[in-house]
Amino acid sequence: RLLERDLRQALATNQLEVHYQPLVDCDQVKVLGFEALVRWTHPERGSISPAEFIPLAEESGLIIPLGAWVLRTACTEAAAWPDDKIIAVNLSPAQFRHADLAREVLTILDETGLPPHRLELEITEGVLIDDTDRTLETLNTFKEAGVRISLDDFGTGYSSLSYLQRFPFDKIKIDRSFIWEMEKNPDSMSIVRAVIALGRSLRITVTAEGVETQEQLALLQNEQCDQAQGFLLGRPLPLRDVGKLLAEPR
Ligand code: G
Ligand code: G
Ligand code: MN
Ligand code: NA
Repeated sequence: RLLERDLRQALATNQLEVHYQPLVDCDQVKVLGFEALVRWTHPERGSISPAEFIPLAEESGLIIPLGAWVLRTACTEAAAWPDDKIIAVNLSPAQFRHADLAREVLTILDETGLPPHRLELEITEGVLIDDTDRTLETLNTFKEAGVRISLDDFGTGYSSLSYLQRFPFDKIKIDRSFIWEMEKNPDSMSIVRAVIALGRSLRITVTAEGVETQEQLALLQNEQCDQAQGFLLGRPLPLRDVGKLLAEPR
């Protein structure tokens, strides 16, 4: 298939790049760190969305070298930022099924010099359905090393509250669909409020995703949500713009 060959080529020839979306503290609207999001500029087709090529990478097995490349690049670049800024990296279920994930992550931390507490790994509920004993073992290895773990897209897919009990999450990221509906739909507002309360009582940080308006941010601040991400607070940025953002006085 054309795209698979192209993706293999992309990995080998520097067509991939990591962009960084700001993650902010809701209260002070201060940048706490960034989420790494991979970008592909195809020589003929131009920019291709990860929503298109990540599934292809998963099917073809290319997600293993691609995921390692993203992790290594993000850790290398983040190691040069001020040491209070965290870096969040998405891991796909296929990476979790790969036997060497834990060792690979620890090796990358070691080689890039990024302190483990500055790394946050984002996983989706899809990871948790698979092979729970081994998944738990992998997550515990991260935890023991000081790496933080967040549950991405919370509330979609096969959410189960028992996951919050069984796995050692440091953070829940509320899926953006709830944030977008919050103002118009009282049920969505109730769900957001309940997840914030749940996080507070379980001592798990709560992040709202997809914040696009000042009104949404105000509602979240009112509920004392911990952190937020979204186009209102910052779009994914190329590395050089992260440097500029971090250099701005505030
Ligand atoms: O950045 P954007 O909104 O276009 O991303 C679309 C999807 O691709 C999101 O679900 C996002 O989590 C996923 N994605 C982006 N970068 C990575 C990555 O490096 N690894 C994995 N597994 N998923 C990613
Ligand atoms: O699945 P995940 O949450 O990792 O997806 C992250 C993706 O969400 C990124 O690709 C980013 O481009 C996208 N994203 C982040 N903030 C917003 C937002 O405020 N609005 C929209 N439409 N997409 C967003
Ligand atoms: Mn994510
Ligand atoms: Na998400």
